[in-house]
Amino acid sequence: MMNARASGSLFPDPALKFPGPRHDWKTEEAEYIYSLPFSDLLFQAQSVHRRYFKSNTVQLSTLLNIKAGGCPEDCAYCPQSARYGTSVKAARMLGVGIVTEAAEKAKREGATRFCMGAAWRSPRRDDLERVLEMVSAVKRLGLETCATLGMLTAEQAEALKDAGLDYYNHNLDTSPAYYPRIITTRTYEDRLRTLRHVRAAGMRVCCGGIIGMGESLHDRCALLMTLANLPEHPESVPINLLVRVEGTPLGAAEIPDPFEMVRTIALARISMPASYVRLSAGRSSMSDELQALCFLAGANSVFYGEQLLTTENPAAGHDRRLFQRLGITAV
Ligand code: SAM
Ligand code: DTB
Ligand code: SF4
Repeated sequence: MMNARASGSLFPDPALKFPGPRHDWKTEEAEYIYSLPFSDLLFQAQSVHRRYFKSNTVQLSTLLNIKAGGCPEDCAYCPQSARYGTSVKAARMLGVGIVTEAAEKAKREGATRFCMGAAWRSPRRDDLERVLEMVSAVKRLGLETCATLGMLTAEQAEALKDAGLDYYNHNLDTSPAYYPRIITTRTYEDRLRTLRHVRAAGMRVCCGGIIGMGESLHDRCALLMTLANLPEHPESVPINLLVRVEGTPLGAAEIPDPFEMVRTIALARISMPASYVRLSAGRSSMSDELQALCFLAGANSVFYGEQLLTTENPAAGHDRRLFQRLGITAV
């Protein structure tokens, strides 16, 4: 790998000049960009950002866990896996009325998208029926709809699209090489297949990953290049900082240098210039200043509201004050 961080003299770089949406990224190229001197990287990311987006704006998505815990999968980061002794208890799926009320509240608070998550490997037929009702009800409120329910068949994806689902969230989580260290109960190819079904059904894709699971710089770049080299870039790219939950295998994982999170966001911005990059899980453990750097690096979306799925997120009021202090407005 070229050592851009050490050299400090490789800027400006022709590869970065007017990159446009490309799908032929090499991981070495990504590692070079990721490793630029911090200010050069942020300057490039912010320059790309301003060519594709209105500056100082942020998109707000609110999450609701419609089916908590008891999941058969073994994702090493996840408090909802039935395999780990965490404080999350398995619950039944919420009713359509409760979900609609939560969506109404999210809309009143200023969210534009409502994302329903379920701790499933994949949805069962009768469970999906109720999700379809939820999607239609949330859509009728005038919100964008998103769901994350695990693996989907082509038919399930079509049914969700027909019910009014705009986005499907299904993360690759990490690089192809590191993935087997994190999940053994489904493959990378399984995930890519679900993404293809989502696309084929005509929905938008929300797909990203997690930083802080012990992965290397190479893994972070390889994850982002897998996303950037998809036939179409995901419209939303959530970058999660691992929320370390006691009882999970990653409950005591080493916390990465915060600048690595900023660099990852900057690389996502540069490599997928027209995509919304979401500063996702992990904001509760970040300072306002670190979040501001993430926005400077090109993040233009957040999860908004007190709760992620099972863990906490900054209060809506705190976020509103932060946006005001930074001159950011919600879109
Ligand atoms: N069960 C479905 C699935 O895995 O596709 C949907 C819900 S799952 C919780 C959605 C995503 O949340 C995961 O792919 C992962 O990227 C993220 N996630 C889960 N636990 C996390 C944690 N502790 N910290 C950061 N991100 C997490
Ligand atoms: C995503 O990329 N992050 C969200 C959402 N998609 C579903 C989930 C974060 C979960 C954090 C841990 C928890 O609250 O359980
Ligand atoms: Fe289950 Fe999703 Fe958690 Fe994996 S990330 S254990 S599939 S809820």
